[in-house]
Amino acid sequence: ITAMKNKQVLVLGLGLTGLSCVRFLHKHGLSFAVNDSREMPFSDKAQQQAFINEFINPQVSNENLPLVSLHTGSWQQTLIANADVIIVSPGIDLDKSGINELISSSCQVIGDVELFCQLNNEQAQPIKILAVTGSNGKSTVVSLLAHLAEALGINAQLGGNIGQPVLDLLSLNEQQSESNHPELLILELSSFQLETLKSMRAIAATVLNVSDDHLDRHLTLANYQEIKQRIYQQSHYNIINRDDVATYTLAANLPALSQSISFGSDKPKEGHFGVDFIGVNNTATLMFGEQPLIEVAKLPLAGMHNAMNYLAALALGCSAGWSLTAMIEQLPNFSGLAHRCQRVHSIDGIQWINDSKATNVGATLAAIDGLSQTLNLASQQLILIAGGDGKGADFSVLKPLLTQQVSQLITFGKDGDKIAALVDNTIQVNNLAEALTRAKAIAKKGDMVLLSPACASIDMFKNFVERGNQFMHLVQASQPTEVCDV
Ligand code: UMA
Ligand code: ADP
Repeated sequence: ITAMKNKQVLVLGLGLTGLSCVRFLHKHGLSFAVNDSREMPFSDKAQQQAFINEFINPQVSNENLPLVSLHTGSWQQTLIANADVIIVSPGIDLDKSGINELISSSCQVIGDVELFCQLNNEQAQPIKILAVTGSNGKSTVVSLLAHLAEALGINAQLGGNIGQPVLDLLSLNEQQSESNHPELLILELSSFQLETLKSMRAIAATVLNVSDDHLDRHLTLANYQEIKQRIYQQSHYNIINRDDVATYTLAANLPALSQSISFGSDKPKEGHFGVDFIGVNNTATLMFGEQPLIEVAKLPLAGMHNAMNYLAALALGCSAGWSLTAMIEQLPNFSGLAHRCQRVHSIDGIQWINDSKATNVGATLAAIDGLSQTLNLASQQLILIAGGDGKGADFSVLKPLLTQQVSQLITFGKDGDKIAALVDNTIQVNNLAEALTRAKAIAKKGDMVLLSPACASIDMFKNFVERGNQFMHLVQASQPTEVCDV
């Protein structure tokens, strides 16, 4: 903070992250500028006015108040070129926006998480960190960890890409008495946040999996992979997914194996987590070395991908010193998050599944694979609704599962035609409502209709939540008003 006192500080972006930076810098008495390329970054006039009143033209006149300037509508070339420190929001692509060309060589470009970590490292009692990245399962794993922490009486906070900017936690931390400080931050990190992160000192960190995502920004899978794997250099213990070589193949990033705990879908070696088929019925069971932990069937989140999520969370919890027995006891009480393979209440006998959060190919593969195992495909159809903004992904990996497990594919959205082209007889529609109408006409009792788009929603919706809510609303609106059970 002191080092930033006489510097030209610039906050780029005024979304959740930018706003948290503004609150943080202002609270610490630092003057700075904010630049957002949108004309109107606020949700409405009232929010804009409140921002101006609080930070730009405060009613109280006090010469010690920091000076804050707001610039919207375009990137401000001079401000950017003159900045000593730029705090950039994760969603801003510095290359594509042309900002990188303007930044001076002496300027420090950091993200909010990097700033948080630098400040946290300086504290007498830094908040401990468990960090999770990966293409899919991040929110599920961090939420499961938060559930376990709460049940185990650990004072933990969720933060990062899950939607809680970390600088807000630090501010909060300082207002509380020492005894109220969170002990632990359970940190969800996106590849965008990892791009600007180098000072994290996590107790343990994991790359859950790597599949095509955000290639419109990271350009190649190798580059995306390298960015994800930077997390290992900033962690004491590394939690490695044995099944997915893309999470650990860049050996340069992988520290000593003695500091690694692995998880995977096979039988684990001592000190590692895995799955084994044990007992007279060959029951799939989560294992720690030779020790059976819990049967997969007793856990609410279905599919092998969720078994991996459970194991990753257990490995992270163990690294933080949590009791394995206590964690296992609490696993069945976590019922998962909305919009992730979420069953929609219906009375028409059709299984409607909202997996709107499947914003990339890997998530949709996991959903088809996991859910088709719950069906008898000889008598029950799996109808898949997919499409949206593919973010430059290669959809061809979907082809085998689309051919073997999906009875009918319905596509919509910007890149829907690319998915449609993978199989014959795809129904292509203009929007989600039409997709629902077509699915309803085909589906019979016992069938499953799965919205798992393999794409981001931004071409047609505000976000995946709006897309999922619209799906659930359409399902419920189309339910019969009276059901006669014969
Ligand atoms: N902006 C511009 N010009 C641009 C792009 C953005 O001015 O060219 C401005 C926007 O006008 C807006 C601000 O930048 O005012 C938005 O910044 P942002 O996109 O970084 O979004 P935030 O609201 O700050 O939210 C970010 C994360 N968003 C992204 O990474 C895109 C949130 O993750 C995260 O929850 C939040 O910080 C708190 O840490 C969301 C996300 O979609 C959920 N993440 C991606 C994902 O999960 O796949 C990575
Ligand atoms: P993230 O925060 O990484 O986007 P979420 O937990 O929100 O992850 O889940 C996003 C999507 O990925 C959902 O469709 C979910 O069903 C799917 N998913 C969850 N865990 C995994 C996993 N381990 N592998 C593949 N897909 C997964």
